[in-house]
Amino acid sequence: AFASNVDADEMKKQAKDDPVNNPKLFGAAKGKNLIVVSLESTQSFVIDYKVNGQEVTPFLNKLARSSYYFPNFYHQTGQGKTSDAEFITDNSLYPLPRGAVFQTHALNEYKATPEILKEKGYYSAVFHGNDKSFWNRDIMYQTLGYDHYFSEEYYDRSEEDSVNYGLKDIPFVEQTVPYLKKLPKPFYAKVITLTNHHPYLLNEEDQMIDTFPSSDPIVSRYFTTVRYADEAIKVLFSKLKKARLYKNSVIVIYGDHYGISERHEEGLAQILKREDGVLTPFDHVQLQRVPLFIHVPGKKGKQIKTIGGQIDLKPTLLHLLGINLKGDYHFGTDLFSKKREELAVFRDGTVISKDLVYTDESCFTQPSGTETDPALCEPLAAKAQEELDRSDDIIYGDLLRFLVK
Ligand code: GP9
Ligand code: MN
Repeated sequence: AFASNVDADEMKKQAKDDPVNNPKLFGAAKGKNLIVVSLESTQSFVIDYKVNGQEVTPFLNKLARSSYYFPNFYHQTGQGKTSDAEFITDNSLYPLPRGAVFQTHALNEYKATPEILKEKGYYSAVFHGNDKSFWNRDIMYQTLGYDHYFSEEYYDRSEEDSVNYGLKDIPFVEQTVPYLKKLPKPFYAKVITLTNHHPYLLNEEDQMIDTFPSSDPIVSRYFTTVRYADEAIKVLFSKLKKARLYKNSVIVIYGDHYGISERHEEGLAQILKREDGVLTPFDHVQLQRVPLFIHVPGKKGKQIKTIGGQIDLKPTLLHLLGINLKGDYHFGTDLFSKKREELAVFRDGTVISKDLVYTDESCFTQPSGTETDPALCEPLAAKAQEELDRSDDIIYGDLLRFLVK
């Protein structure tokens, strides 16, 4: 019903001009490699958090001060979890309301980051220590234009090097860097971590901090696997330096989605040190923040408080590499731009602006979290729904095939 020419024409009309309004950073990393790390189940509250006086993310805490760090960045995933995060960040489209777009629409036409970069001479690859068909990745990566997928079969996986879903993050990054070194340059590499995955299992010798004092074992263990993943990122950076890739690469790290779901209400209240144990819908929205770091060679970086989401990564990163997206169809905006509209839309219709948060049919003011007249949020909620519907139309109708031809 959607794939009519009328819709396609309408869509072409709407294709954004994509004004480049961060002239300072546009092209700041032209020709550099791009390494994007998808950090499993990592929420922003772990940054600068301590358990029994021990830092949970000592390496990332330092990185937050030596790169661009975005404290108000939100995940926007639906049921497709990690794969949704991948889809959103590479396409700047929303995931679907049901199911995983990686599985249901893997044969659509897209204009994803790897394909755009290929036109500029980039090689692209994905690295992940799990079975290649998980989330239908082997098929979807071809559709998105990746040149190669280094799945678990490319890694040495002894029994003691695996936990939970697959290869542990430290041996995984140790074995990834030699492959990166051999890739044609410049490259775009996506590196997907795994150890910090529900139910947060870890061998004792890998446990670097105490468990969190909570009666909820998931919440309790979560901090130990986050600590382990932080160590893996530290190892990754040091190996990249040794391999002489560090200075020639933009390194991006984003949390893919929450690790502790809202069903763990009591544990979440303990984490946030709320003695009454009560969390509001506003709190649950705040909890959907995931960390985003962007390290640009030669730039000191700083904290950027703009409100944004995974949908904004594609334009942000392509602008850094000096690629103008005029005529490209995407929903996000460059996070470095001062003129962007600060906004994050979740798959369930929740929307966050600078002044308001709309969720669960309630309206809250920012940053206080005070509930206010729902009518105040109506225009924002309608705008969010319209974006989601337009994105859904594109995917269900495979409408990008009219743009790319
Ligand atoms: C699986 C890994 C985790 O390969 O990416 O997936 P998730 O369960 O988080 O979607
Ligand atoms: Mn995940």
